[in-house]
Amino acid sequence: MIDLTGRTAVVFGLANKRSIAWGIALKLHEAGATLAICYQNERLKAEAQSLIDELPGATGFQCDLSNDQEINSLFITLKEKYSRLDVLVHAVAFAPPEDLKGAFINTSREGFRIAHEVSVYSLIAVARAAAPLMTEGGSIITLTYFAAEKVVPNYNVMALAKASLEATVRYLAWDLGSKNIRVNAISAGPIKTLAARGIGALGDMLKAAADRAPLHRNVDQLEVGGAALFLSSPLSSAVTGEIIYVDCGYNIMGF
Ligand code: 0WE
Repeated sequence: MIDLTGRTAVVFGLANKRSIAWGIALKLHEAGATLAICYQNERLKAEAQSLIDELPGATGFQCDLSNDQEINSLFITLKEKYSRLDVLVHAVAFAPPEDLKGAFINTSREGFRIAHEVSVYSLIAVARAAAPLMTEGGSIITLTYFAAEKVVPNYNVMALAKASLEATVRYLAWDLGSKNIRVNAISAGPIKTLAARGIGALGDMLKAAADRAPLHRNVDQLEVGGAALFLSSPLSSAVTGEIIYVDCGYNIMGF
C-alpha cells in the first residue's frame, strides 16, 4: 500500500462528486495524505464544501486561478497552515461553450485567449506559487486529453490548450527537476463530468471510446485517482515530464 501519511496535497478543480479532482482527492485521502481542496467560486462552494466535509482532515479553499491575487493569498494561507507542500493536482480547464462546437476555423480570439489562460497559464501560475513550499521535493500533476494529439471533432480550441499544456508539463519538469519536483500529466479517457456534460454527443463518444479501447470500457474518476496516487508517491520517483494515459488503452489503436 502507498502511504502518504504526513504528506500534504493541494487539489484544484473540485466542482461536484463527478469531478476528476474528487476521484483524485479520494485516492490521496485513502493513502493518508492531508488535503487542501480548492473550488473556483461562491457558486460552487456549497456543493464542494459538503464533499470536503466527508474527508476528515481535509480543508476547503476558494480560489479562482484566473486571479493572481487569489493565488497569492491562497499560497500564503497554505504556507501558514501546512508549512510544506508535497503534491499539487491541477484539474482545471475551460473554453467558452461556443468555441467547443461548430467549425474550428471560427475559433474566436477571445475564446482562444480564455481557453489558454484558464487551462494552461493557471498551471504555470500555481507551479510557481507552490514550488517554494515543496522543500522536500514534490509532485505536480495535471489532466490532459488525447485530442491534444489527434483530432476529436468539436474539442477545437481546447485541443490547442491541451497541446500547450503538455508542452508546459515538459518545460516545468525541466525548470523544477533540480528541486526534485516532478511534473506530469494524466491523459484520461472521456468521463461524464460537469465539464463534459455540456457536450452534445458525449454519450456517443463514451460508447465509441469503449468499443475501440483494448479494455472495451470507459475509465472512471477513481482510476484516474489511482494514477495520480502513483504519481504522488515515491513509486514514481524517476518519472517526470510524462503524459501517462489512463484511457483503457484507447490511444494505442491505429484502427
Ligand atoms: O477537457 C474536457 C472538457 C473541457 C471543457 C468542457 C467545457 C464544457 C462547458 C472545457 N470548457 C468547457 N466549457 C463549457 O462551457 N474533456 C476532455 C471532455 C470533453 O470535452 C469535449 C469532448 C470531451 C471528451 C468537447 C468536445 C468534444 C469532446
